[in-house]
Amino acid sequence: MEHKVLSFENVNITGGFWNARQNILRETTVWAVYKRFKETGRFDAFKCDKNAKIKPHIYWDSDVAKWIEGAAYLIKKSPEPELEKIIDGVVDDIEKNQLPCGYFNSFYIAIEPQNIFKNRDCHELYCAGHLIEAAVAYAEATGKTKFVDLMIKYVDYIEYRFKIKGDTGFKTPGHEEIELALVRLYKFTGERKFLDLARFFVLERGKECENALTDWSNESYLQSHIEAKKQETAMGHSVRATYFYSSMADIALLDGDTELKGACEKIFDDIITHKMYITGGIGSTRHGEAFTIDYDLPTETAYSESCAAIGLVFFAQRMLALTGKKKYADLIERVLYNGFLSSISLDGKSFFYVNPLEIVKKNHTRHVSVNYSDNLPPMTRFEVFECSCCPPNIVRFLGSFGSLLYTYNDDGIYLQQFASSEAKFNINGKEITLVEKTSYPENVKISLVSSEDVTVFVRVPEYLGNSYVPINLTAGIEKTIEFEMPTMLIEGNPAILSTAGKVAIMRGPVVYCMEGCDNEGELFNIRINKDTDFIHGFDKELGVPTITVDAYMKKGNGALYSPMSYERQKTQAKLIPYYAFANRGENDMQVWTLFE
Ligand code: FUB
Ligand code: ZN
Repeated sequence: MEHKVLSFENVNITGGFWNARQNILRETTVWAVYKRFKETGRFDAFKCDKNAKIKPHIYWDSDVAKWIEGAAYLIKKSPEPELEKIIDGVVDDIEKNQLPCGYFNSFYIAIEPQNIFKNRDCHELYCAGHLIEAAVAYAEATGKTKFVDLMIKYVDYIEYRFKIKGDTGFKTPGHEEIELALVRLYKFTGERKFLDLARFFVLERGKECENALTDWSNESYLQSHIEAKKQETAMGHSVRATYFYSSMADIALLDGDTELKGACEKIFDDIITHKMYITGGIGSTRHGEAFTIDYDLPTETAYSESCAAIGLVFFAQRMLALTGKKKYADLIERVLYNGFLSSISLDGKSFFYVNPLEIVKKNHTRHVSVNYSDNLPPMTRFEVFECSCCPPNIVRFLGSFGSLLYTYNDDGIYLQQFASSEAKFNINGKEITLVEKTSYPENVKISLVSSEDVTVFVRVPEYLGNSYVPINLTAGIEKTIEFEMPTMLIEGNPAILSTAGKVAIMRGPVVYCMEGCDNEGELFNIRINKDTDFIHGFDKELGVPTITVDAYMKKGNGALYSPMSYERQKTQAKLIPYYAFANRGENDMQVWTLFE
């Protein structure tokens, strides 16, 4: 049965794990990203000055657009006049520089006006999509419609060129995103032409081999190897892919298209059974930032882009709405507490673009030549990147986090993700306020009280079972549901080479890891004792829980090779949540550890 998603607009996160992170977002992160984008010229690029000292990049519009979208979500929850002033300035620049036909792209207007809509791989529709989403979010937050009116003019031009005249150098976007944005614009305006254009881009993709391909991108990289309805496996660039699969799910839901729904279900199952890290991260290679083959999940060279984690949650959220199946909410939880959360530092000021599952510091000195560093991912987070898609994506994702907590339908309310919150529903014309208190993921204890009699179906976390527990609430009477939160040794499928002979540790939804600075820098000699107990502690410096386990340390005898010996010393190993790694400088780190 379909579920309705309760928008973050109707959810106030009132305390605990995610409220702390949203506070850091509002007080620190949104400003840290603005500062770096201002310094690097991304905001000034909207002045479209072809003589500007700093030349814009083809995707800078999308970086600023995602930042605006995230800032709009913050404004929606409580006034931020300084943010609004910045956004109004950008909108004024767009109004000033938009072409008479409605086209807007800061790079092409200033640098290559002769190449408008000629090259499929140059992100024009990707940037347009993010600007559209920003415009809708800003209108919903402030009631100001100038930005969205400017974008509607741009969309009308896109429709005219791509769908009516068909005279562009390519037929469908190289990097999917505009499809999601058009569905959002349709929902905001009620105008079917935007849904029709979204459907056009989704269903035309893959019908023919499009010509704007370069040597680094091919049809499967761009998910245009076959028509959407015939796709069954996750392929290619993982962010493009998850945005495309999300748009497929959007159209499947809005059109009741069972073929598209079936394709989405197959693709999702392919991801979670063959191509996903224990952290919920996806993307196994930096070459193409892409999926590869089943069970190819290298740890040190994992790509696991932050944007891809976000895209996977977008896909799962839509599948949850489309099907009501719990596995989609389980996946969202896995990504939230691990593959997504590792992307931002604990202080909210710096970011990972690539989220490795192993760091071997000495390998970063393994230079074959001065500039060749094996292309290993950075060991620490950055404030901004040359290609800075992830930081603003993290801003907008955290800003609208409340939309992940609840779904509902005529049967009642579904508690999908846990956070102390107050949520307002309108079910069958009845206004219901639900107050949730929890200190999840410290434990699995959830207290609920509702203003009206209602059934709340509480998702039993994946590590505890596979159902929803119905709680029949009587107005005003608090009920509490509690489960024992397990700490577990986890093994990978034997087909995953990188986890062979190793275990990971999870406590509830949280994947843990070891860092060298906690373990005498000898991570790779550690073998976890398979019968270990788990000692739970707290690291005051990091402000995170810890787990200490019994282990063995295997010191070599100095020889490169020698007859095997069981000689090793008893020791203990300390682990921290994976989301907290790399907050203490460059460190060896591993999620997967040998065991005996
Ligand atoms: O191309 C736009 C964004 O930049 C992609 O989604 C990311 O993977 C990065 O390549
Ligand atoms: Zn990114």
